[in-house]
Amino acid sequence: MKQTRRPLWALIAAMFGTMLLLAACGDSGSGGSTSSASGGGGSKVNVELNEWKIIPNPDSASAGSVEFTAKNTGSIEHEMVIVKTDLAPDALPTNDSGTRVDENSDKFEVIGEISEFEAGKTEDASFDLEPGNYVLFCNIEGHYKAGMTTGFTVTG
Ligand SMILES: [Cu+2]
Repeated sequence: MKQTRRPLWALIAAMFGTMLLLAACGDSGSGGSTSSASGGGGSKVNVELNEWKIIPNPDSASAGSVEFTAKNTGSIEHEMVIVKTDLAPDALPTNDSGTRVDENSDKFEVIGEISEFEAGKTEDASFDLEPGNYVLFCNIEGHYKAGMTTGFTVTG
């Protein structure tokens, strides 16, 4: 009789693939180890997120790989989006109701984000940054307007 079942190894390989994908999505920071500067040279920035502030320390870094460690010291979920722009932190284009930054705007370049995470938690991610002006903000509904936006500078 002809064997029509998918071989077990294929099933296992598929499961592992899915797990790796999930891991990569859930942990964009340390998971994305694209030979970035974990050894040395990269800048490190601590970012505090709460109601309703986003506070990078320091608020500047040298160009190259920059590791952001975001701590949610508030009591609800927050996120950190980083965009490259010369606009002021409170002048980003928003949707019609003004409750969110329009992330599809051509007025800035979206570099990346640490997606929303729970209060009390810490998440990190590294981004390769060119010299210039950046804005960090939280784009959960209403949080940007409430004050969760700030400038960040990368020097050459
Ligand atoms: Cu927020």
